[in-house]
Amino acid sequence: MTRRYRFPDGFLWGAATSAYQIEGSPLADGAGPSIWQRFAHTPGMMANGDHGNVACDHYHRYKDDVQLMRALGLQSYRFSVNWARVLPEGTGRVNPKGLDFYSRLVDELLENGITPNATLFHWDLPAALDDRGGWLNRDSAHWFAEYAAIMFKALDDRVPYWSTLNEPWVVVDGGYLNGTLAPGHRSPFEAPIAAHNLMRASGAGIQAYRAHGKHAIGVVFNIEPKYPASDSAEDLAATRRANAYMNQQFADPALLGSYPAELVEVYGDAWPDFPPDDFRLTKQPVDFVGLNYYTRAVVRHDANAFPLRAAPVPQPQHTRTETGWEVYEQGLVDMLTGFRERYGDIPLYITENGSAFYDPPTVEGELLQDPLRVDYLRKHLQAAHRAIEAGVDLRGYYAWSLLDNLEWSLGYAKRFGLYHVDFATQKRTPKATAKLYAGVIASHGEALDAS
Ligand code: GBH
Repeated sequence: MTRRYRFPDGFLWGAATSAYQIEGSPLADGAGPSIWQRFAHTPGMMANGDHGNVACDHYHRYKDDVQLMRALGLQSYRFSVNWARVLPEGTGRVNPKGLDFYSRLVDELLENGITPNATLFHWDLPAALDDRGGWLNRDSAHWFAEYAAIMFKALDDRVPYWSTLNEPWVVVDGGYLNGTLAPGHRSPFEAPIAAHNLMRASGAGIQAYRAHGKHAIGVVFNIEPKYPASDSAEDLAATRRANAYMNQQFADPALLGSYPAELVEVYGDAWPDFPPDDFRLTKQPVDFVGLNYYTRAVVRHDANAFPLRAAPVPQPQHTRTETGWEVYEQGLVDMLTGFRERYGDIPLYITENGSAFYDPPTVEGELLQDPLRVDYLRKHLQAAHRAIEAGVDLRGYYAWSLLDNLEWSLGYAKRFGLYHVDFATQKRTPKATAKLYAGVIASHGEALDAS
């Protein structure tokens, strides 16, 4: 008997992007610089010397890009707001032209029947706030709440889905522990403080929403299920540390109001004492949680790996993407069922899922053939359906990404798009993955049955 993949009525189909990765014109119309603008222009930090000055030129081409969404049949579009367009100094003075860009984008989406889903912080902190200590400054929670309230007052009449933060783990791990992402710090002392203030900020943003918004707000985490390489006590403990560090460090204070005990083992002497009252701020009721899924990790003990004392074990039996990540669709099911087990029955969205593979050159008038990405999307959508059948309250799915874009410090060479972008001409070309996705949306998932 062939398996049936019809998704529940009302399941929301979307695609996602983020501001610095697609907009370009980062300083246009009075915008202030962000830490990504700075980082991308710091010699040696970006692959190939790439930066976001033009990116997909979405700042000027957003109307055309909304038509690409329409061609896919998207019901929702998840984008992020560049804080420094709205508040060039991060706090205080509002830049009306910056706010207006997002207002026009939202209007264009609504006119085309596409529901906006806005993320307030997708890594591009205003540089002026970094100069005041960034996420290491406890005031960052107030800065964020001020910005959030401005956005809610301006757009909540038209934007029904909001998220405070995208993937705070990446900000902390890349930006404060390993120095590979903006703002490029490397300190085990700073990392837990930045993490804590990010979650205080998220909580303060949710509080602001209760005062100024009337739809739904949540927060977006990246989750990679961790599986032990063996059942030795050492590997099991390493797996628990890796899981606490990536998958619980942010969700626990937000949803349980505490930190997992393993973080003390991870950070050792660098683990600070946090004021117990802070957890009343971090733990705010959310309307949903967004989970981003790309891959999993098999973990073994490694005394030399700092600070986790845990290392990933490559799995050569599975395909790896161009970013080196193992293709493992069962991890998406395990993420969703595991999340429900730990945190209860919260409405969940997959707010990102996708893959980078080398694409062949485009041919005028033809679909770009990207069989590995097609295979990835199909398997992960089928996995999402299995999770729903297992009882997970999964409400929607957003493909990462609508367009090839700036893959942060990896530059433009890593392509995650449903649409190929020729960055020299800005020409967009649909990939076979876009065609599969459009068929899935139009058939409520039934296009997955045959495969
Ligand atoms: C997301 O982050 C971002 O939200 C988005 O902006 C970005 O463009 C997109 O995904 C693609 O990267 O090397 O095997 O140990 C991704 C979060 C965290 C996923 C680190 C992969 C490492 C896997 N990533 N993880 S591995």
